[in-house]
Amino acid sequence: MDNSEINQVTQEYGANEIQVLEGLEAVRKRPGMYISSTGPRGLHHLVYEIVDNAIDEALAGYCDKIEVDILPGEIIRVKDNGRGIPVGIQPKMGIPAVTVVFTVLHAGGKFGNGSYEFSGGLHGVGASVVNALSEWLEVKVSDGKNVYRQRYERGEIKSELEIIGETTKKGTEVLFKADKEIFTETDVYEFEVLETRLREQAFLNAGINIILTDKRNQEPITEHFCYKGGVMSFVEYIHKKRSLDVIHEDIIKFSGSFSDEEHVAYAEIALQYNESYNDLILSFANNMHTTDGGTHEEGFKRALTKVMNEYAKKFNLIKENEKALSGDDVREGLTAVISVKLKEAQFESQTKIKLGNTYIKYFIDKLVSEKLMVYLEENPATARAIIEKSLMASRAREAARKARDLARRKNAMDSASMPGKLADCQSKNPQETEIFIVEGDSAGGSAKGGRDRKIQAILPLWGKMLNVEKARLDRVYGNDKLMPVITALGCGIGEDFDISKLRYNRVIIMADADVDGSHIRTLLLTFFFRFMRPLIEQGHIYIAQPPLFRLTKNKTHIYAFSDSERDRIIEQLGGKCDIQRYKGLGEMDPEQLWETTMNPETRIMLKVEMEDAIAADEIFTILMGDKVEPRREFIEKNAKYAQNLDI
Ligand code: TSJ
Repeated sequence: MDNSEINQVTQEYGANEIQVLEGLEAVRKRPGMYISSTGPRGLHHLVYEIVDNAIDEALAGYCDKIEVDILPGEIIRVKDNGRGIPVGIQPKMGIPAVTVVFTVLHAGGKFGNGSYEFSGGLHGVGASVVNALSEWLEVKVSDGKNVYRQRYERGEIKSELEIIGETTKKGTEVLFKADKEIFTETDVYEFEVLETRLREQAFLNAGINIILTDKRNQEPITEHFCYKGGVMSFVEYIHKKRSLDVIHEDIIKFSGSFSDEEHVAYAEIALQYNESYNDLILSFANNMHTTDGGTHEEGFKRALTKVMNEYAKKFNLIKENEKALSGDDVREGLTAVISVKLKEAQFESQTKIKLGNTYIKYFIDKLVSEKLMVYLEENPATARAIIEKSLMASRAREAARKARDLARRKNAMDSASMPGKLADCQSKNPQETEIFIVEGDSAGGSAKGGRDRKIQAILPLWGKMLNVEKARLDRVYGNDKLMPVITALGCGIGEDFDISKLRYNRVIIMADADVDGSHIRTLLLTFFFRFMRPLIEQGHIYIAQPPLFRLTKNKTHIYAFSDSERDRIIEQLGGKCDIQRYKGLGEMDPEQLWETTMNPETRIMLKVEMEDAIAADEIFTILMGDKVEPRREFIEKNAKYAQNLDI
């Protein structure tokens, strides 16, 4: 490397921009501090960390194509056509900048201001983290002249940066294999999981090409994502995928930027209304999904409510003496995508992905207020369709209040206000109690017999399934399947929800491992997601895991929870043994149910995460919606894993 190259790198990359914080041993010692988990989710995060770096290069304007390959042997390859990570000597460390990127924690251009205007969130600095957690990692950099290569093993340099060939191209390529010593499983990359995340990134960075290829099998599978329409394409895609009919053709879009002495921000917002009663607002800050919303969402919601009311008043769509539209009213049937890019994004914490920069609220409020009013005035047919829908929502909400009051009065007149079938626990201390929601009377019987009656309550479910998709709140109040759940939990739904009134710390769904069981799980999860969302967010919802088999040899019983576990146990027992397959919970006697599924000391339970509930909600929409075609398509496409999906 000659001096001019070194100078170029030092000037543009800047030694001061690289901060040395910690060694990579720390990452291997406590991986949980740096990635979400050492399970399948963490494994996928490795891929996102690398891809994020390439996307930053695209954001800086130097790259428009990113290829991601899942290769045989649990290897991932990510390749871009950017400038290539600088290979010149980084003066402070005395080693090539690319080596610094992979071997020094928190090193990277992101901490400077340079070309990385809009990055520097929580993500994307993780090349060294991925390196530390990989059995091996190789980087190849093409700078238009040479191809450079370096290899690392578990974060340590295995070969010096060397020139391995000549090229006229530019770009960066990273290959890695996650470390079995760190991850519980390294062979569980899921095409659909990567596909969802990469598609999302393609929506958020309009025009960028992302190509995902699964080369693990004979026939490779490829998906190419490139959306010229950006966030508008995102909204269009959501409506198509969920087969929701829209109430106006055009997708409404705003974008704008904001700057003063201290701040620089840019926002893009797209929205459209559909015929459903639900809303979906997806918000992002610096390409990161802000699952808990934050100031950008707040600003958007405030402006939307304000403008809709102003417009409705101005054109006499609501009368002077009529109630104003509420936020919930104007969001009914809304799908919106909000993407902001800003310098120095603040998030509330590592786990709460919620944007905190207060000025963003005023920026988005102003942007939407100004542009939405103009849009509505220029598109009166669309405006009318939306306002009419909001008015219907408002009336339905009023009807729901009446239905709720009626339900309350009826309840108050009952001798005991709890549902008749509830077998309550003795303890009245919600800190220590749990409730099992069980489908079917025979299973309910076993559960009542087997429980620890001090802290465990049982609620058997009966009655007909409600199609929540087509029901507003007013119908839920009258539903004989869901009302007992609402009453037993005690915390109300929707606007009335009050978590401090929750009567049990853990709400456990216990259903058979068959299609009907899966139905009831999906229904309940969708119901909790739509009407008692904080229960999921705050980790109160669980799914019981009853065994599928009982293996008996010489009078000892071993339970198996999956086919593969059954096979493993049979092998351990040396072949022959008696196998009982449980077709339903009702087949287990109370002692067996207690021992395998209910005993807090020994049971396995799945804690429901928001992602599970979102998936349930999606499935519910598709399975219960009234269009046959998408449902058939969905079932065919997912037949393979719909069985094990087991949400
Ligand atoms: F970091 C990484 F290994 F994860 C990674 C980085 C992985 C992949 C697939 C791509 C990249 C990457 C980094 N692509 N492009 C870049 N660009 C730079 O690192 C770069 C290039 C030039 C300059 C400059 O100022 O001249 C600055 C930077 C940060």
